[in-house]
Amino acid sequence: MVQPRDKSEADSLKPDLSHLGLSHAEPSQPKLQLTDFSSPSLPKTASSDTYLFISDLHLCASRPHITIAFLDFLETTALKAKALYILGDLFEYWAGDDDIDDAFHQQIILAFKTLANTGVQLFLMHGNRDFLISQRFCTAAKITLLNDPTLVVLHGKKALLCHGDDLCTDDTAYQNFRLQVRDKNWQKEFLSQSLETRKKQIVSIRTHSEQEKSQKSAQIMDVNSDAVNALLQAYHYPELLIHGHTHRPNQHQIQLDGHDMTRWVLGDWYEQGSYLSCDQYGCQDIRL
Ligand SMILES: [Mn+2]
Repeated sequence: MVQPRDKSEADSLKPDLSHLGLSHAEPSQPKLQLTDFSSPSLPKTASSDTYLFISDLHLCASRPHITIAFLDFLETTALKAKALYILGDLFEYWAGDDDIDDAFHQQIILAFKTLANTGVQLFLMHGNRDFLISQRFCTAAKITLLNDPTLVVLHGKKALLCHGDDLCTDDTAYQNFRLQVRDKNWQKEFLSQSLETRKKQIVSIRTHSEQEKSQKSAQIMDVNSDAVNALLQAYHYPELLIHGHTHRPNQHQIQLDGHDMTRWVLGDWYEQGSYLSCDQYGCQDIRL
């Protein structure tokens, strides 16, 4: 059992996120997020040197076995880690932060808050299902929201984190949809409707998208290698690229412009949980 660390220590472990501003809008001048946890000046009492990465959990009340597996993961594996990064699609869908009072959501929020209170740092990136998660949820769950993409340093190695949907450029219909729903004005208008109306709309959008997906080829729904290469170039060849979204867990070696890089694809949690665990010796994908 890991004892909760005192508050001041937990605060001192928080990275300075004030310079977060990485986006595709300014790829020529990427800023490095100040998340170099390998700095020797950090307290030695951190329970572990391990960073965990998960994505595509698609949590919802109708898949209780996955919720149980996830809560167990938080209480055991994640409890021993230094930080947990959730790279999008934590929830099957998110209709807006006014839905945090829902009993199912409260259960997840409580689990995150409990974990964060032990000193484990929690980070969340939007996926294509839960991009409406906002500050109210993050404050309640004690999670820091990250931009997509975000560059971090893990044990001296640069790792670029993203959800991955942005890289599926062959799927032009999806990219057009993405542009629409990520537009601030669209979101403002959508959120101005009642929670009930929004949920109904999401169900209808999802039904439509599932129908479309069944007619798309597997290749169209995977990442486009030119898009991957362009991203790696824009961020000055980070040693690691970690993303989810495609539900094709794998490790890909990339050689580009004389640089060796590894692209890790995280698995989804539809049938079984899985995570990527990175420490000073490297990364390992583990299935629960
Ligand atoms: Mn996704």
